[in-house]
Amino acid sequence: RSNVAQARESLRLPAPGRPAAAVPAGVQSATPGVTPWLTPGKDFYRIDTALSVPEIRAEEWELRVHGLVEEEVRLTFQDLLDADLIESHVTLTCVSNPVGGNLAGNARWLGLPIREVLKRARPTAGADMVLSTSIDGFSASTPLEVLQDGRDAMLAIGMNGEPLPLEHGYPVRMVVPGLYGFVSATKWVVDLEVTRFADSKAYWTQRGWSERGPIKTMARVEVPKSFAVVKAGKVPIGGTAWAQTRGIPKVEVQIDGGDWTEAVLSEEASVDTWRQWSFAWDATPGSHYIKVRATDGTGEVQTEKRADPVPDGASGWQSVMVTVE
Ligand SMILES: Nc1nc2c(c(=O)[nH]1)N[C@H]1C(S)=C(S)[C@@H](COP(=O)(O)O)O[C@H]1N2
Ligand SMILES: [Mo]
Repeated sequence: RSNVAQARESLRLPAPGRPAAAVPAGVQSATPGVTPWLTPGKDFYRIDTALSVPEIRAEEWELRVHGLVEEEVRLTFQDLLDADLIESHVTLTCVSNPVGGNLAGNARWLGLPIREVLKRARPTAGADMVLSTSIDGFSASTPLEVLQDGRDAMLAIGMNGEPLPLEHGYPVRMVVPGLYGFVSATKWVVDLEVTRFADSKAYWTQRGWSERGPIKTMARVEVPKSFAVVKAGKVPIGGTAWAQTRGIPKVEVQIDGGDWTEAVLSEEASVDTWRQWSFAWDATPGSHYIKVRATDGTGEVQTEKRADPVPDGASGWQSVMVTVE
C-alpha cells in the first residue's frame, strides 16, 4: 500500500457546515434486485483516461484559479478542510453510457461550492466557461453559469463519508449536478481556467465529443434482465431513472407495444439524484417486450429518438425481451 493510500486512510474529514438533506426512508425500489440507491465507492463505475491512478499527496495539492478573473486564487487542501463545506447526494452519469447501461452511480459528496471560489476570483465580462484540468492532463469544459447558478457544484473531498477513493479523484475532484462527467467531473483536479468556449476546447471535445453535456432524461429496467426466463403470474419489474437538476415525477412501462402504464415511484431524495421505480406485471406465457420511459420535472417525456453516445449522450427507450414460461 502506497504512502498516499495510507495518508488517505488516516485523513479525518471535517463535518459539513450544511449537511446533506435527510434521505427519505423509501428511496429504494420495492423490486428485489434493483441497484442499491446509494452506490458504495468500491462499486462506483470508473471512467478515466489514466493508465495508472494518479497519487497526489494532499499536503502538496494546490488548485490554481486563473484566466478571465479579477483575482487569481490559489487553494490548498488545508484551505478546503478549513472552509464551510456542504454535503449533497448527486448522481453522476457518463456520456458514453448506452441506453440501459451501468455507467451511473449515486453518492453523498462533501465539498466546497465552486461558486464560492468563483466569487473570490470574480470572472470578468465575456467569460462563459471554466476549463478544469487534472494532474494527468484530462480537461473538461463547464459552462460558467452552471457553476454559479446555485446548484451544488463542488470541489469534492469526500464520498459517502470518506475521503475520495484514489481512483475517484483523491484528494479533490469536481462534482456538478446535471452534466455528464466528461464536461464536469474532473478528478485529481489542479487547475481551473476561466475562459470562453470560443477560445478553448476540452479533452473529449478535441476528440469529436460535444463541448457541452447536459444529462438526458433516462429510465433503465434492471429487473428482470434482458433475455431472462420468468414464471407466469405476477412478475416484479423495477429499475432506476434520472434527470439530474430536473427530477423524475413519472416513469411509465409498456408491455408489447400496448398502453403506457405508470410505475410506482420510490421516494425522491432530490432532483439531483436518481429515482427508483417498480411495476407489478401480470405475465402470461410467451415472449414479451418491456419498455420504459421517464418524464422529467419540466414535463418533458424521455425521447424515443435513438442516439448513440457520441457526441452528447445516448437516447431512446430501453426494450427488454423476456420469456415467460
Ligand atoms: N482526471 C480525469 N477526470 C475525469 C475523467 C478522466 O478521464 N480523467 N473522466 C470523466 C468522465 S468521462 C466521467 S463519466 C467521470 C467518472 O467519474 P468516476 O470514475 O468517479 O465515476 O469522471 C470524469 N473525470
Ligand atoms: Mo464519462
